[in-house]
Amino acid sequence: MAKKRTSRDKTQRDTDDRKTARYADQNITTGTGGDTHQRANGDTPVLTTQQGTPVSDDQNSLRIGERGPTALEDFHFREKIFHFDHERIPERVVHARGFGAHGYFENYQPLSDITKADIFQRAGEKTPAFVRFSTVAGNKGSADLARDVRGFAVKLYTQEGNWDIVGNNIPVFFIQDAIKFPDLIHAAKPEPDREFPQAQTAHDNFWDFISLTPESMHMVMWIMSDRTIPRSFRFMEGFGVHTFRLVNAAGKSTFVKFHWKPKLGLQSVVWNEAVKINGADPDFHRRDLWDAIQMGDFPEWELGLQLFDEDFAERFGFDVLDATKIVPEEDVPVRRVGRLVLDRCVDNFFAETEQVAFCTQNIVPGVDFTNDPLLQGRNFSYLDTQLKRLGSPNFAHIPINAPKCPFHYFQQDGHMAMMNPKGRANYEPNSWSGAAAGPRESPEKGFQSYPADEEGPKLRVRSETFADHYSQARQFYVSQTEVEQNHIANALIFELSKVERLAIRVRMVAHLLNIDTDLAKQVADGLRLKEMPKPADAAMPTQKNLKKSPALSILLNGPESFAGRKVGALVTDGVNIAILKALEAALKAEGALLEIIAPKVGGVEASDGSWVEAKQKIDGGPSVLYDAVALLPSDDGAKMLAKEPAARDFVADAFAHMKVIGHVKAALSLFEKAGISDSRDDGFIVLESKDCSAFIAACRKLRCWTRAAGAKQG
Ligand code: HDE
Repeated sequence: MAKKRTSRDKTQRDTDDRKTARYADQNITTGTGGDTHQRANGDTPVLTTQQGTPVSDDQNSLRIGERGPTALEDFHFREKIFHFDHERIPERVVHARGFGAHGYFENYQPLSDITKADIFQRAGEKTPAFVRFSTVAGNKGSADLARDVRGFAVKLYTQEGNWDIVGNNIPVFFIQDAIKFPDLIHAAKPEPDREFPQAQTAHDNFWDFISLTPESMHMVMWIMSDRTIPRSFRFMEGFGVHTFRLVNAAGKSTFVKFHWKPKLGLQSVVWNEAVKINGADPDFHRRDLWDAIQMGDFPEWELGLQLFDEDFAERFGFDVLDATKIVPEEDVPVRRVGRLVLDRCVDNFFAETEQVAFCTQNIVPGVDFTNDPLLQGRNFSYLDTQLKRLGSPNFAHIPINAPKCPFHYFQQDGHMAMMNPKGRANYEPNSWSGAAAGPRESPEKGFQSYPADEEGPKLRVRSETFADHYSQARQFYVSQTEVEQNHIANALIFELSKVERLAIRVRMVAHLLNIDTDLAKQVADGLRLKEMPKPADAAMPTQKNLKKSPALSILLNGPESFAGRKVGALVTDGVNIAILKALEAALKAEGALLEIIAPKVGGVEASDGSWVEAKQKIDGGPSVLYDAVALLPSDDGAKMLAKEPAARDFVADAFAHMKVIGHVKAALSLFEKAGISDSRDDGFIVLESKDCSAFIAACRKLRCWTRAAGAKQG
């Protein structure tokens, strides 16, 4: 009979049986089952349990015999699995998909005449900031290029408390009263019986609700525009949406609307491109922000204030408390007062981006709310939702949410309390003195609400001053360029074509008739409606005389610069290295990037025998991921590429998406195979010498919109 093994024998055996295996660059210690063991040494710390007990083996649970049952006493295993089982927290009910970064706000000049907010008192002062961008409707794992509003939430860690400007990239909203928010979101999210479509408004429930909610028509124009398919977070504006107040030390109040203006200018993609980006890189926006910050190309926005007084508010044709209305920049100019720079990625996505809790009610002395009913409702919702999401009233103890200024309060206990006050006094008034008394109120320093006069009967009623639902929708539409107007029409046709019930499509066209007859006709035609409905009854007739507001167009406000953008260079063996190097240098000088795409990711051998490494293989780097393309194959390489469907798509898509196409002559055969050789226009730039200036100049226009007229684009 075999001798029973003692525990000493077993430990001995474990050690004896360890072997070393080599996996390319890695020397690995393996156990008896070929399991991988890596050991703590040098700077690598010893793995411990959450209680700090050192762990000897993280590959095998404790079992009775080599093939026996697992022992319940395996505290390391149980703790590890217990924690894993509880890793998820509820995702945000809206804005679940988001991406954040740290940075700072730098104030240009003291604004003490307008506000006593500490952040605006000193020129050049920097205040730490955290920003989270998001989509609204999709779940946490949805794709970045959904047609959707983008959240633009900014937390400013000021010396007098955290100030959150929880805004969007669109300056208006769908609804006028917060009581409609659950209905709006239920309608926009996947339909409840089937749980699809995900991250799409192109379905019956959404358009059913919208078509019965005329107040949403202004927002509809914005969401059907290219604003909802931004090129990336770095190229979009942000808006506080509501009218707020700024209050100075003398107690004088000025109304304000907040704007964030991107340094790199506005840019969007086209719809067909968005659809393809979602497949090629669903993380396109978050990757863009991450890469820019990692490279030191820090994204930047200027804070703009639209300031106006009660008098203007009275005179203005719309109610400044109505979040479905803008104040045109041409009427009240945007005064730029500081800049927001994002210069640091998070260390941990969950700890920071997921756990950050923005709350509209986080304001500071010198800033105040107005009676906008949407804002008033939000002030309840944001605090409330954090308890559900983060599980404790102590969510402000999480470092990303904690103020960076001194804070003292008597709130205590609750789940996960980490900062309970010290000492004996946890109430006031008390008769302790000095530090032992704990914190006390300060009428001088404390937040004072602006003493607006409020009186009136208690009513459930919407003010008549909110009743004009179409005039600003029209103003937005007529302020767009023709290309942009076509995109709005195409988006409406696309979305409504996904709506199954004819009555909803017809109802939407009835509303469009109150906005612009041509738009309504175009959409009716695109849907092939058999007859035109009558215009929807309007609470107030559309004012057709509102001045165009060029500030509302993306294309009229182009940056005339290619900075921050990216060119995809398709290369093969034999690529002309001189041209490639010259192009890279020219783009660098412009503040732009070159990314190499090759038949295989390992790279290619260039004309001079040098090796050029690639970032992407052709089908992993389709042209939709780039702002412009450069086709630099050798003669043989071009012939080979012409046989590759992915290479043909690369070229055909770049053309269809109106991108600038730089190319060597060898690429002509590729154009032929892609079916575009007869369509070459001034967006095709020959790159046969080291002079890339014509290519860069063309790139600064971002797209060849003239091409759009030839090939109708979505
Ligand atoms: Fe929000 N919104 N919202 N919203 N919202 C949330 O708060 C809500 C509205 C916005 O990156 C939730 O913490 C109501 C307008 C952003 O974490 C929730 C109403 C604007 C973010 C909530 C609105 C926004 C949110 C979900 C109608 C632009 C993401 C999770 C009155 C000015 C912040 C959370 C982040 C998130 C409620 C309308 C922007 C449920 C009730 C208008 C950017 O509290």
